[in-house]
Amino acid sequence: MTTSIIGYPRIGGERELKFWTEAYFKNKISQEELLKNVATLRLKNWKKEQSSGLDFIPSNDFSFYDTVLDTAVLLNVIPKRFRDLELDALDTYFALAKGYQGEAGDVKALPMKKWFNTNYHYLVPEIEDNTTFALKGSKIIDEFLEAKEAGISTKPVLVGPFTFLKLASYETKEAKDFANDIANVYVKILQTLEKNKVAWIELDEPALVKDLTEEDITLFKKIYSVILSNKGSLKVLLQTYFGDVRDIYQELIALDFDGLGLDFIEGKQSFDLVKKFGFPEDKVLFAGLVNGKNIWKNDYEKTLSKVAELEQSVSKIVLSSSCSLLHVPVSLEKEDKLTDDIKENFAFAKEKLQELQDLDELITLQNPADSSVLKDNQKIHQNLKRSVDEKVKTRINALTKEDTIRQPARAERFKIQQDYLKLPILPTTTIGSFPQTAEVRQNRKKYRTGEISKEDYGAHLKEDFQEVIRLQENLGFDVLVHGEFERNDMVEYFGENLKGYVFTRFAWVQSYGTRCVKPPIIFADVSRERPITVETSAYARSLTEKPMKAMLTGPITILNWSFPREDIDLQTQSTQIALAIRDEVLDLEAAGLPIIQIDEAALREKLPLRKTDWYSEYLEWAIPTFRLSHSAVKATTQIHTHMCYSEFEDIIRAIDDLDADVISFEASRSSLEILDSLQAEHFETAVGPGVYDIHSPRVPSVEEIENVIHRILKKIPLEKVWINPDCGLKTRRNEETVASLKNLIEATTNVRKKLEK
Ligand code: THG
Ligand code: ZN
Repeated sequence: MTTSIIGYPRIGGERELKFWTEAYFKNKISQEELLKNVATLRLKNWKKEQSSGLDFIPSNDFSFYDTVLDTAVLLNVIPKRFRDLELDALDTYFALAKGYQGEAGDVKALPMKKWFNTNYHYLVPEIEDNTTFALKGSKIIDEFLEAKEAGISTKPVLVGPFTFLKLASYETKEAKDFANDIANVYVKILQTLEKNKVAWIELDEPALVKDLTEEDITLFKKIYSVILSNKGSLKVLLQTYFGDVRDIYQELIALDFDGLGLDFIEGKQSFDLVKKFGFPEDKVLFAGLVNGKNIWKNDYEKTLSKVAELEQSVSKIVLSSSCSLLHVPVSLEKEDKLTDDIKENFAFAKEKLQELQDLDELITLQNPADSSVLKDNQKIHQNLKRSVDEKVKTRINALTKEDTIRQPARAERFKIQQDYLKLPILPTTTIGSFPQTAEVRQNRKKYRTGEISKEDYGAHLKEDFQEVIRLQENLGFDVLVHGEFERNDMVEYFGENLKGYVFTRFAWVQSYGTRCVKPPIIFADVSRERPITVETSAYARSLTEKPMKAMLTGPITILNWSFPREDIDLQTQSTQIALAIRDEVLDLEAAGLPIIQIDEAALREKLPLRKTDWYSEYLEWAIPTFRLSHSAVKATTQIHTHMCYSEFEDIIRAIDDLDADVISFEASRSSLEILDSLQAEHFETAVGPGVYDIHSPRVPSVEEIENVIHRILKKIPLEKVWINPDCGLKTRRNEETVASLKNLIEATTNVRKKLEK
């Protein structure tokens, strides 16, 4: 048997790519230096893959920012505003990714969206009516030749044309208007690859695992009939992942692909499809059996039996990862703080290469049961029988529906809280975090490495809290926050403070561009051993007469941004976290915090890719789990929540069902649409639709913000409206933050005056 992966993490074991790229942005290194550096990184990865015995080594899985953006550039899908800047190729690329403000002009970046059900973001290609598809870039061929030069023959990987068109945004035309154009460019790409003696090309079509309409299937077939009839001697692998292809499987096996890649980890019906409809003898099945998304060691015995099962219907199998390894950290090697009995259960990207090799060898053995490789693997899985936390178990078993219902009802709480909090109309607040300046990070780092004592660290933090509270008071905010200077990441921080979690030192995963996150790992039953945020929040509260809002991350987001266990279901894990958060909420209330915000930034993220599964597989438990975290507070305590990404028109009922008192969300880009749906659906929760975009360093003018507020007031009843930025401020600098917040307050004051007249 042979082995394949769909992609390898490109950020580098030490996040080299991030640091080099950011140095280039700051003009600290030249373009030549940057290009030279990344070539060494690519070579290192290829060598690693080669020495691990991997048969299908991917190329073109490297990217400076995002592979969808790479594909857009390759296909000449570059909106006019970027072409007009007349920058060189690499700087045009970065302008598309990050926007550009300088001598050549002032343009906004392409929008960013979540990549299917992951925490990775891609850039949304903008297809203008007069976009001419053409083969422009040469990255895919350059990187193939670069590897070849080093004696490594690779399988170039490219986002497929169907997925590309499905993910793009349009002016007045639509995907099908570009079907022929895009097909013709892919033919050119394939021909160029063939000329250069490429054996296999992988075209990634994850969009096939979503619900497909008849039109989608027609579009897909139209594009691929052109491509496949011109592929010559080049072999084409159609790769899918993140689910199964139930809507198009029969068509796929009938088309002239040489290989078909299916996900047997997340694809619930993948096995059944192969069994029921068979698999053509002349095609190769790339069987995604090693999980590319989670970090648990593969269970060899189980995988071998799955391979045996597939062999009954399939003659040619390549063992593969279920998706790109981009979604897991690079390597376990440097995790010297984890004990062996914990570490032996994990496999990051590098270790997954070893797993593929092990499995490959085991498959060829007559008696794999005798192999020490298999025995060692079995032992690890047997040893992992985690002890059950009886206290947690008893608590969960005792839960009833009543525990997820807050009393009194929201409409009644609304009046009680108005009397209690006595806030003005259009109350102003922020989402919670303030700029994490170099100084703030330094302080945390020095404490972590033991350079300063706990006392010094705490004293420094107290100064930061005092300063940010004074700032908010001077600006004139109504509801204050403490700034979250003690937190690295809103999920990692809670992971580090909850029992049952394991956290790593270097296990970075790319989130977008040069930005990474370090997801904590749920290892055992989760519980709270001691209060986490109470001391900090109570201290902040003591510094002001104004209402202080305490900040927590919600159970669904903590779960979705962690690596979860696979031996118990997600609902149980999030319920455990919800109970921990519930304890924290009650302690904050007892400590005198009148308002508590429980962020659910990632609620949408794990929404099943098929709409039919939304409630039955997810929302049905996710909503009550969130409610469990706050349902025990007094009527006077106001519960806020926050969501990033305003794409929730289609789950508005679910969001209202969270039964928060107030929600703030990112709306500055598409506010009108979302406000319309809120109005149409009689949204009950009070709302703070962010009045400016914090993802850009741009300072919004007073007038601009006033206009946004007036637009909001046309759709939402005055007494339900809050005024806030659209997300946390931690990635921004102090200067632009203060200037923007000042304008936010001035705009609010102006609107209040107008309303009083
Ligand atoms: N936390 C986690 N996941 C997330 C977000 C988050 N996913 C979606 C969204 N927010 C992604 N946004 C960011 C924003 C900033 C950073 C990462 C993801 C970031 N990272 C630092 C970096 O790469 O330099 C490292 C983090 C640190 O210094 O602690 O700035 O908020 N889990
Ligand atoms: Zn946000």
